[in-house]
Amino acid sequence: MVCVRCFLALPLPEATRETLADLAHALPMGRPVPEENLHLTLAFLDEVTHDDLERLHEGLEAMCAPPVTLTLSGLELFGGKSPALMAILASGADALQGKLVRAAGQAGIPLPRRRFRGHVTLTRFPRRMEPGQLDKLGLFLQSEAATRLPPFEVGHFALYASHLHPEGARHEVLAQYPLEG
Ligand code: 3AM
Repeated sequence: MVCVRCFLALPLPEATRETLADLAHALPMGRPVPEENLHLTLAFLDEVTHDDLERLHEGLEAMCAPPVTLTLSGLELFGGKSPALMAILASGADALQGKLVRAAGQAGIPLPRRRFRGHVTLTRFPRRMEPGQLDKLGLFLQSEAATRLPPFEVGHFALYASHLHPEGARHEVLAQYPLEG
């Protein structure tokens, strides 16, 4: 059975992606997420069959949800003592995220119950950090702690396929869904 590795996410305006990419590149460590890949993941669906994907697509097309006003504010490390990534926290997408998790369940794609912490991943780190790197990271977080972008509206979300390659994931937009009303 052929499956597609998929996720649902809010795309970000070009100017926002530029600002975030500059921020990620200001940190002299880790792998910055390529500017074109910057997004806010709402639901990671993992490997999905074409039938389930088709059902989900129909459900999402029928779904009504208003535009999302996003605020990106505050840098945070995810992954505990040995952080896997640095992200900027995002507020405003919780209601939409809940709707999408329900839509996925109704389409036969049950998702693990996890508290949603909206964020945009900016940088990924290797499993083992070199000595001193964590201190450097701490200093960077301190200096950028007040990072806050002006709120902006997002008028659609998208279903993405994530194609894994040794050099990193390539994202393909499979469908877009308007947020209106
Ligand atoms: O945009 P972020 O970084 O929050 O980390 C992956 C990325 O999220 C996440 O799906 C998004 C698009 O690739 N992801 C990848 N594998 C995952 C997994 N097994 C996962 N999320 C949860 N479980």
